[in-house]
Amino acid sequence: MLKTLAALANAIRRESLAAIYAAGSGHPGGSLSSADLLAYLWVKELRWHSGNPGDFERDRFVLSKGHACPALYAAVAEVGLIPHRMLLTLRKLGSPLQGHPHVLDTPWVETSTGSLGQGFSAAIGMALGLRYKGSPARVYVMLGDGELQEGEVWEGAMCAGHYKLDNLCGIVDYNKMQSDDLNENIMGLEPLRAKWEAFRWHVIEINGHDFEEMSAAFAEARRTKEKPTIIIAHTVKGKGVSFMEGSPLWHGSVKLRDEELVQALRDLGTPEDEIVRYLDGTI
Ligand SMILES: Cc1ncc(C[n+]2csc(CCOP(=O)(O)OP(=O)(O)O)c2C)c(N)n1
Ligand SMILES: [Mg+2]
Repeated sequence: MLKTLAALANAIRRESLAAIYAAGSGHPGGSLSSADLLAYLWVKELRWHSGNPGDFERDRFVLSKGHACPALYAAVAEVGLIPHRMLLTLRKLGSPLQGHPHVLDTPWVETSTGSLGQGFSAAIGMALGLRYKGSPARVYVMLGDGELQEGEVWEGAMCAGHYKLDNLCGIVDYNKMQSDDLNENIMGLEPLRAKWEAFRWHVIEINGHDFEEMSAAFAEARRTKEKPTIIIAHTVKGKGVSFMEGSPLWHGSVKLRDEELVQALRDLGTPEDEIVRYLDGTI
C-alpha cells in the first residue's frame, strides 16, 4: 500500500509540473510540498460514500492554499474524477482547471479559493453546518504556512475551537516559506503548536512526506472529540526536484523552460521516453 502511495505522489508531482509547463505559469513549490499529503487524503482518507460528489454525506476537502491546485488537479485525476488529459488545460480559457480552484464545473471543489485565509473560513462554516444537520461527514482543509499570516485564519481558528468542531481537520503544509522568503524572515509563526493549542485545537505534528505518520495522524484526528484537529505537517518546498527544494524562486507563478522541466522530471525518476512525451504534451 505505502509503495503505491509513493508512486502516486510521484505521478502527482510529474503531472503538476507538466501542467505548469504547458500553461507557462503556475506554482510548483507549494504543489510539490503538498503532493504526498494530497495523495494520502484523496486515496486513503476522504470518504466519497456513493462516489457521487452530490452526496450530502461526502467528506469535504478545501484547498485553502489554492495556488497549489496543480497538485489537487493531479490528485483528483489519479482517483478518476477527471481525465488525465484535462490536466494540460490548466489555466487555459474555458478549462474547468483554473489557476486557482473554482467551483464551476468541478464538483470536487467545495468553494473557490486563492485569496489566502478565505477557504479556511468557508471550511469552518461547512463543518458547523454539517454538524447542525447531523451529518457524519468530515471537513478537511489544507492551509499554507504563509497563509497563517492572514488575520482571518486566527478568527476562524477561534471560532472552530469555541464551537468544538471535531468534524474539522486542518492540515498545515509547513514548508517554512511563503512567496519570496522564509516565513521566519517575513513574519514568524513560532511557537506554532502553542498558538493552535491556545485556540483550543488538538495538535498533531508529523513529517508531511511520511505516509505512516499521516495514517496515524488522520486516525487520531478522527478519534479526537470535542476539539478540531490541526495536523502540522513539516514539509520541504519544491520536494523531489533538486533545484527547487528550499528555494523561494520556485514558489510561483513561474514559467518552466524546457531544460528545467527535463531536469525536474529526471529528478523524479521519469524514464527518458516519457520525458519527451511530457515535453510535447502527448502524455
Ligand atoms: C489574501 C492574499 N494575499 C496574498 C496572496 C498572494 N500569495 C499567493 S501565494 C502566497 C504565499 C503563500 O505562502 P504559503 O501559504 O506558505 O504557500 P506555499 O508555501 O504552500 O506555496 C501569497 C502571498 C494571496 N493569494 N491571497
Ligand atoms: Mg509555505
